[in-house]
Amino acid sequence: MPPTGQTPLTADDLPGVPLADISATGPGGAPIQQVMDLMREHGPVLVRRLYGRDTLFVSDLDLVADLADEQRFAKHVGPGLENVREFAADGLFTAYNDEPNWAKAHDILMPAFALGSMRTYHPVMLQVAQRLIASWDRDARAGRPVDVPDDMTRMTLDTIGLAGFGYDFGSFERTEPHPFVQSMVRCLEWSMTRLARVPGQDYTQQDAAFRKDSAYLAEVVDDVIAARTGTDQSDADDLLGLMLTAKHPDDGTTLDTANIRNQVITFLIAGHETTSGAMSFALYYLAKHPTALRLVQREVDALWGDRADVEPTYEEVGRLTYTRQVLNEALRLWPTAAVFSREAREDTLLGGRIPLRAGQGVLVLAPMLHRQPVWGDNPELFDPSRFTAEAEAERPVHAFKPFGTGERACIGRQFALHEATMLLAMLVHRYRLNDHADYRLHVKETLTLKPEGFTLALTPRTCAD
Ligand code: MNH
Repeated sequence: MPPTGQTPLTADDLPGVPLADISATGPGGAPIQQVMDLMREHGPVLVRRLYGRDTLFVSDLDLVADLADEQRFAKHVGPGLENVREFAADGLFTAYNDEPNWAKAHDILMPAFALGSMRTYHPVMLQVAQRLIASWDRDARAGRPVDVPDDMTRMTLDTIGLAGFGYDFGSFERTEPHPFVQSMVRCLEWSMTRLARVPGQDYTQQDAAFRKDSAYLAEVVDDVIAARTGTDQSDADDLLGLMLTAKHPDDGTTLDTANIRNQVITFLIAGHETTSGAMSFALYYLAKHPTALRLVQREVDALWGDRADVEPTYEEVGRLTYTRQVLNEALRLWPTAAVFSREAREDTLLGGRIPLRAGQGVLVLAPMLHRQPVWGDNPELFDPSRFTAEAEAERPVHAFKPFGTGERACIGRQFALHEATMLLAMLVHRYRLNDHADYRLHVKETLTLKPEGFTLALTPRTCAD
């Protein structure tokens, strides 16, 4: 349950912490980039005030390291996630720490996300990567630029649908994004803009539209589940199979139907939006950084030479270390799930100086954590060599947090990294990435981040290029 009797955090109790009141302008369409700018002005700890509601944001490395202490802090389901709870309820991402279904689903689903399980998903990931390539080949032949974030979203949605639930969204046969994606994006947008409502204004229309969208999400998910139950595949060992059949080791019960629906919605959303953004940013940086692109090309050419239709093996994906560094560096600059929230388990002093009451939320702003002095003098520079094994070993562990922290950290991390590394490598091997429109980065926020309007013109490539 949400903490009761909790004192809302207020800047008045935090002397010495800069206060930025944004009520005059509101957060606009890019609340995360707005806080990034505020931190550039006021430093890595600040309170943002909006219509009298205060939110503490931190990106200071020592404070984030403190917040990562699981003995003293835990995940906080704050106002943003409360909004997402309106359509994902007690799914893993939005469950309260002490909600029994969190631990239950976590225990049941963990094995499906261990590194070794990626071997199971690999063939499906490859199959969907080939769909994307077939589509990009058609675009390349027609001389049509590709919309990178749109196509990455097609690819990640089809992957999680097929790998997780044996359900085919067929996104590459559609000119518009699948209606599920459109509704989902609107639900996420509703969750975000609901945080910035002006007191006294009427939002009945927005809420009605939201309810329609969330009902549609539930409908699609019920189809996904119905397509499986009652068939002889109900014990397949993908996510849905586990959800339908796996018994909890402690009490032998399975997940209940309502919770399974919430988990499927959660995985369809969490399992594709962020990964798609991460791959889009990685391609953006490669298109802008010929030296890094050259190094990825060298890595993939060493594996596959001039072979035409490459089908990476599971093991090969593990050998794409530089490609993986590129992804990490893209996730450093634009961690696509940009904030996560923590709360003190008991009244405490954060970093020995900022008083927090039990249950009060603190938002960690990962994009600014990833630009702290620990990253050197030029943190805005895209430089994948920051992620060599040696460089990583020297850096404090909490300096890089694109997947959150602790027991509520991202369960799908290996899934995302396997999928994204393989695809990036295949694309760089196959195409020359031509930044035909001289794209200027525009980061769109819908709770997650994406380089909006980023298009590339593609031509076939050989090793010699
Ligand atoms: Mn993911 C939690 C980022 C890919 C499923 N994910 C989180 C959190 C972050 C995050 C940050 C922690 C949020 C919090 O503390 O409130 N996730 C990402 C990023 C990518 C990503 C940046 C891709 C890149 N996530 C995926 C994929 C899946 C997935 C792929 C599923 C296949 N993530 C989850 C789930 C949770 C989560 C489920 C909630 C875990 C829990 O609380 O038990």
